[in-house]
Amino acid sequence: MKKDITIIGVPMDLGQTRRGVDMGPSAIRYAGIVERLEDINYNVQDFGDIEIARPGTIEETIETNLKNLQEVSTASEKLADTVSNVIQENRFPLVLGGDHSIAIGSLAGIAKHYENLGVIWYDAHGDLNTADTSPSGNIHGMPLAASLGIGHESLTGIGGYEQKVKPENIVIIGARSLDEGEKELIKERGIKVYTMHEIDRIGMTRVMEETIEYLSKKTDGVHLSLDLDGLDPLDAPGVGTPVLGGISYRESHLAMEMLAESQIITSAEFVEVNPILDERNKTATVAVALMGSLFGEKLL
Ligand code: NNH
Ligand code: MN
Ligand code: MN
Ligand code: MN
Repeated sequence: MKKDITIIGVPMDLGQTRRGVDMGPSAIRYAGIVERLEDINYNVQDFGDIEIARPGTIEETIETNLKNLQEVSTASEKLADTVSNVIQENRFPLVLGGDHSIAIGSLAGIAKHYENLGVIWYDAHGDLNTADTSPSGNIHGMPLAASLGIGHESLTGIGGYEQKVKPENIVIIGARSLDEGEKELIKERGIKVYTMHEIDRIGMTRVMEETIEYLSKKTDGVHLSLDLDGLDPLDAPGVGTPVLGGISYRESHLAMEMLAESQIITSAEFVEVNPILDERNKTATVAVALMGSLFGEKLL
């Protein structure tokens, strides 16, 4: 893992409809992310936050059922540029959300630096919807599709190119709420998915061993996109769309520790922390603990 990390906050809440997730980056900073990483000898720079327009402030010129499309698209371009500059400076980009729509910008900025970027999508959801399949019109349910080049051109075209990641370079972990269109896309494109069923059945150790083996063979970098709703709501209650029966805090720790050991992760984002829905900043605290493990914090 690179020894220089740049933290980028993205106070985005326009990809969904529950207010408060824009405060995620503050909550994570408040839970001590900078100190935590400095304690394990990283050089940490905090870029601050990407500016997000208030809803309705950018004139909608496109006819669409996607909510806040122009605002999300504009913010995604800014984030893509920022993340790309961080990689150019040979630093590790650590992006803090904000809702998961920000992954469109992160991946647009990251993927151009790799031939074959791998993506680990740690989430209760597939985020593989498009305007046609989305039950909600919420863009936070679409970033993985957009990054495959599927969906509205204002989302797929961020960074000036279409496909950020190939379907065979994606591993989804923790899925337990997939919409019909998402299930079809997963089968059609052959995306690797470990649902909660496989996690229960073979255990997180094997899930991570297989994931690391699968990705390290064919990729030259791996982005971790961790949606806190991948965890069980008992461990991470501060999220907008909690789904029962998720990955435990301990399993998540193990997953992060195995990723640290494997040294395959080259960029990461932690998203969907909503302090308004949280219990005493528990979810941000969990996020910080997981980042500690991801970056190699040891118990002994
Ligand atoms: N699949 C639903 C939708 O597209 C919910 C997505 N919600 C998420 N995704 N939090 O991670 O609207
Ligand atoms: Mn998500
Ligand atoms: Mn989710
Ligand atoms: Mn640990």
